[in-house]
Amino acid sequence: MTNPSVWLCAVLLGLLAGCAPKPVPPRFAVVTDPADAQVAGGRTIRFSCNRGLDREPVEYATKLDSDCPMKQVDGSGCLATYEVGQDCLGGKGVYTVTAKGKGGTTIVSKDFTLVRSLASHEVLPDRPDPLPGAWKLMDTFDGTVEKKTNLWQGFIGTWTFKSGSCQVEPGPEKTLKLSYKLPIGSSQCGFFEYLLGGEGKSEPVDVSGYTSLTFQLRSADERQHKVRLEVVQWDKLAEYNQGPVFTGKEALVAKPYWRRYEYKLSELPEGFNLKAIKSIGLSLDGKDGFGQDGAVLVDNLAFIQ
Ligand SMILES: [Ca+2]
Repeated sequence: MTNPSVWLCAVLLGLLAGCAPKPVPPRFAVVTDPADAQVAGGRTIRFSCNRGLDREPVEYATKLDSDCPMKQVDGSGCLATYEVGQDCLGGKGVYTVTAKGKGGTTIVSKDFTLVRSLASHEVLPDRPDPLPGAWKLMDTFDGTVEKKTNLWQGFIGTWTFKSGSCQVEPGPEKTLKLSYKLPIGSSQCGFFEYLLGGEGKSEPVDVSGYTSLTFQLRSADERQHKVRLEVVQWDKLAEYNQGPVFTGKEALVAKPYWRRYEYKLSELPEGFNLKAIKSIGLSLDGKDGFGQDGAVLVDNLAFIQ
């Protein structure tokens, strides 16, 4: 005769086996840093997998296809950081993750955009005085920072990313003082000026009639700081009309004396629509190095005819 407790155990075990969840293929999303999956030459893009509450062990294989040379700088499992070659002329890429778990295999791909960097800049003799008549001054920073509005009636603002912080205030001798803090390597921040329009209400401006863009820059202290020019395309359909961001190919080194930079508009990337520009700005990136905080001075942001 069967022992009733043995019989009960057998039934319970049978029930438990029946109720135990069947393993399912891994579920995850591939996320990027920067979050908009746009990266320019000389910059890095980081991929990772967001698995939510799914904690089943998974084996990853990853693959990267890209229109530009990209060098892997770190990574393991699903994680990977790639640096885009300096001379990237723009294009597309895709990062594919194959994750193998007990319940099967899942393949997820993430597309990203390679942004063609702005052309190299020229460094020219500093502060011309008087300013040449062919300059169409967008900002002289003479009373504009207080009003957060430049000479073209465009809003002046700041942005931050990953704990970075940037602040603008009137600098000495009618300049803009841009102070920054970048507590971690991936921190970024910057300042920008719309070409036209109040906060959140930018309007597209046609600059195709000009030949160059210029501004002056110096360190606000005795140290050097690295900044990059950023030009943003106006996009009718994008959120806040924020189109693609074009970043300077090389970081500019702000030294403790004035220098003037000039970018030729004809050398801006192919597909860059000079008839609809949203904003011009300067950004700071923890990855560029040179310390975690400081300040630079900016003056005479202008288009040249
Ligand atoms: Ca000034």
